[in-house]
Amino acid sequence: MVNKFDEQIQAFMRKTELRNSNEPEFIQAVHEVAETVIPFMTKNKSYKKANILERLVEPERVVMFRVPWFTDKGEYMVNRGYRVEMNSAIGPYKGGLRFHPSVNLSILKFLAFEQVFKNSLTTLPLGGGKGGSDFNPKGRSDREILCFCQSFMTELSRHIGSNTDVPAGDIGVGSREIGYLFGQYKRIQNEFTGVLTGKGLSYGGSLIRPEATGYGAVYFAHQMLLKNKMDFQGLSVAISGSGNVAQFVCEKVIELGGVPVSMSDSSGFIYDKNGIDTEKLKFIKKLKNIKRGRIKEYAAHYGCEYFKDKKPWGIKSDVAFPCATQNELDEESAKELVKNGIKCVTEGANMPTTPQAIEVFHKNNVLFSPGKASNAGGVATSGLEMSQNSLRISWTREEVDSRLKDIMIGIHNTCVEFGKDGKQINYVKGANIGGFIKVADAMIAQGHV
Ligand code: NDP
Ligand code: 2IT
Repeated sequence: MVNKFDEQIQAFMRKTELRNSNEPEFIQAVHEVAETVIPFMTKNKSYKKANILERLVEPERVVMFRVPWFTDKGEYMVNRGYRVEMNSAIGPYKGGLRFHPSVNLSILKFLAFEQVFKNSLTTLPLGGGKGGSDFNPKGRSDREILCFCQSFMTELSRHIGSNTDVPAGDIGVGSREIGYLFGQYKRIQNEFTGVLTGKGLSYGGSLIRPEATGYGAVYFAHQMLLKNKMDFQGLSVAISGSGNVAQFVCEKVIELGGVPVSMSDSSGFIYDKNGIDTEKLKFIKKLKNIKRGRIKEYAAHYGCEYFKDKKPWGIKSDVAFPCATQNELDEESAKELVKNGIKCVTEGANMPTTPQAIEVFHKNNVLFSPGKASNAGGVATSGLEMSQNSLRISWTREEVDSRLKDIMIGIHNTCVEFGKDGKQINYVKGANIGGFIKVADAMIAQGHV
């Protein structure tokens, strides 16, 4: 994007890069926000005067710690644990924990930074944070996972609390891990409290939280399609990933009459031309959540194509949901999707689309929504779980789902309000400015903290 604010944006980025060297993912996330928020701040002098953006890119606190644990064979292992407490202007720090060997400070700072804007967009009182570890859960036994989670929480418990910082799941952290983490927190603090979200239903979890990120992303995409006089009926849908977010995107797409044709994991993707239906999705859920197997087993079972080490962006589809990880959809993939007639790309993952790929979508008038808007349903429903925990009541499935839908429609409206770009809606701009205002106003009101 070339605009008259280029010089200001570049100056800001130079300073940010100097202070955060060797953090490419964080710089990427900040750059995307700076491109849209700096022009906005220029027209709104109070933000510029308060130097709000420079404050926003500085985490309020970063905790890094040693996580010692044992394998079943009695080997002594050690990993690194983190919690990035980015911004608490509008509520307690809130955001997931990621267990993946790639985890480092750059990745967690980018995720925590995105989370600040995302949480603001939900309209709920949630600040932004993110944490995790470079621990690799793949191939680990249940007992090893328990041992790791207990050690991780032994240190993390000093830094979190239901009014301070409320973690949840992310890549490699699902309901099993949240259960183990919660159990250890409760032992240490002697307190049964809503300190984590994504909990099991028997101990304070919310209905619809497991489904929420995926369902929310489809609700958001539906709004984008409706605004352009389309809906999911008969559309073919490419999904990457086969974890929590991907599974429930798939489920809701089927419900709305769309035809999911792909899912993936880090080893490759399956292409099922006949469509993944409810029965086949049940197989995937069992394969991934219980057997903890690989997606290629789906291809063997249903006799469809499997592409090893490839991503599903070369296949023909009308709508794409990248739901695996950051930077999984690059410029070349975006061009392939455009060539094959893609109409809408909705991010289920955090920052899965590279800046160059976003530009390809914008240039070709493809509807594109950034994760901080379209995957906000997960954290929004975490916010609803916190409310239920505080009230000590549980809402019905219908109640939570209807609140989730309203929140996603609200976020879509915010993006439309702030994202106007000629006749088009630039959802990146809309989400950044829409998320920025509430946080910036709160920081100024609290004395620029
Ligand atoms: P899961 O761990 O349940 O699933 C992750 C999926 O993505 C798996 O299929 C995994 O494959 C694949 N994947 C992970 N890392 C890579 C990689 N480096 N390269 C290729 N594939 C990869 O995680 P979630 O579904 O919860 O999270 C997916 C995305 O959605 C993440 O970006 C996360 O930050 C984001 N998100 C999650 C929310 C939630 O509530 N869970 C909320 C909002 C966003 P494999 O099993 O082979 O590793
Ligand atoms: O990226 C995200 O929004 C999440 N992983 C969910 C965070 C949460 O607190 O539910």
